[in-house]
Amino acid sequence: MKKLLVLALALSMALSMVPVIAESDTATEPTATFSIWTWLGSAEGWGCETYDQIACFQEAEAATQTDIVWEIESDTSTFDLMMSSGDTTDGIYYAWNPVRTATYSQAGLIVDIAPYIAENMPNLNALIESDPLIKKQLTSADGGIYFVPWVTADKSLVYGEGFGIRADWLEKVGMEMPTTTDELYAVLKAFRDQDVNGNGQNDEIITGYPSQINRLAYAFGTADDWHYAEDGVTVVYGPMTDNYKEWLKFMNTLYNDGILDPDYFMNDSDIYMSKVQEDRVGLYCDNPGVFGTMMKDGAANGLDLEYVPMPYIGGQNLSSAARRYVQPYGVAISSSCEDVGRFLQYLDFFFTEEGNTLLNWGVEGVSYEVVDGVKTYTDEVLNNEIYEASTALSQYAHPTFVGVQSGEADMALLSEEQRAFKETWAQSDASLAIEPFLAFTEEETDINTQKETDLTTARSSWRDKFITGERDIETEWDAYLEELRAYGVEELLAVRQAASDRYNAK
Ligand SMILES: [Ca+2]
Ligand SMILES: [Ca+2]
Repeated sequence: MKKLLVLALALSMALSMVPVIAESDTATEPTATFSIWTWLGSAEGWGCETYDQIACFQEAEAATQTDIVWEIESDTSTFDLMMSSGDTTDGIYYAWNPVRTATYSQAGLIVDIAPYIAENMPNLNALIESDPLIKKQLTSADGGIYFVPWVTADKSLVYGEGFGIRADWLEKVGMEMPTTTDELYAVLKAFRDQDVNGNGQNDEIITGYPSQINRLAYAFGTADDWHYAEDGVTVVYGPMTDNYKEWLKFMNTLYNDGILDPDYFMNDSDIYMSKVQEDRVGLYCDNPGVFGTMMKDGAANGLDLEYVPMPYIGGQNLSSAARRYVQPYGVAISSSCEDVGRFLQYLDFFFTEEGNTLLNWGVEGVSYEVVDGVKTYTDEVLNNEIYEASTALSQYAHPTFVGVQSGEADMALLSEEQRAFKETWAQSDASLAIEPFLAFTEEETDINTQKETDLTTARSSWRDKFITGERDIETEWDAYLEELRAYGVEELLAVRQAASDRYNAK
């Protein structure tokens, strides 16, 4: 750990030159020092070099009498290097999915914190005890808990993507917001047939990344991947279902009608965005920030692109990310940490009300104020002269560290238009999406490694050919299913069913 000591000294010297935002005269000297490995994220946007420059972490150090030495990496590729060297920081902020926690706990590199929580993390403990879902998603298959999590308790935080449709075009063709797939087809066809952009050509389309546009399958009660049957328990492979066949027919019709852009297969945002700015795209799928940019760029081009959120047709969101309550991100404690209990006491601060406010809102009177009992960000954040709001906020707050992210705070960063997207999409139900925290045994992992990529490749190839008509959905359906079986879909299904049953039994 010598390297870290040197780093600590260098940092503390550097920091003496950094203006500290809030420091009480009576603050006692830090009594415990721990190191945390992480990366900058949005704080990079204002030139941040260490989290010691971020107000919420300064306050947390003072409140807990702890000094954190941040080891900031410019990218995450050094994670494997650090783990294989064995010279690890005390805490490691990373993407801790079940496969990774199993690998590193079995290798003896990260600590099971479950035995420490009741005594050292009363606030996290209360959260776990109050909600069976957090316990299920946080506890590993072996009963251990391997990281202090970032928790997203509000649906609006995990329903980040969805469809937006041109409201001005709906109005021009005199149609309502579509609520069925037939209505959606009629609307998209009307956009094109009626030359709604008025350029004399029938060139109105839908386009976008296949991974996003293919969410249209949700409207047919299926997904381009694993999900649950209507019982919420039986795992199905969407691409094998009759519902998927119906969705493929829908997509094939859109393709034949010229409504589905052939460049949709290109996976190239520049192509999609240029068509948006040619005033040709009636329906798109992305996050509110992207819709905001599309409309802003449109305005700069003299176009009024009025995208509004389209509710999920059928009301289902089958994206597994939408089921996350515990995010697979947080701080794992390395086995080289000399005082696990004390380090966890520091991390528990972020689960207190004070810590939660600091993480999500930053410093009162600086980044937020309370008006009539309601917190609002100040102009320093919302109307910063240099930075956009999330970058400006990252000087003071860091809602995606550990602790509970506030949906209210997240919404407060968005414009009214952007908020409407999230609120509309959050009306859908994700209970048939596949559980995001499935943990596989070693044997199951081997099967996944051997078969999953090939199956996905075969599925995608058939899917695209069905959509373009190169393959016939009716006459070649059985041959397609046969090929999925040859690629091991039944074995992969059995693995997911077993892992899902174990999860449900927790
Ligand atoms: Ca520090
Ligand atoms: Ca046109």
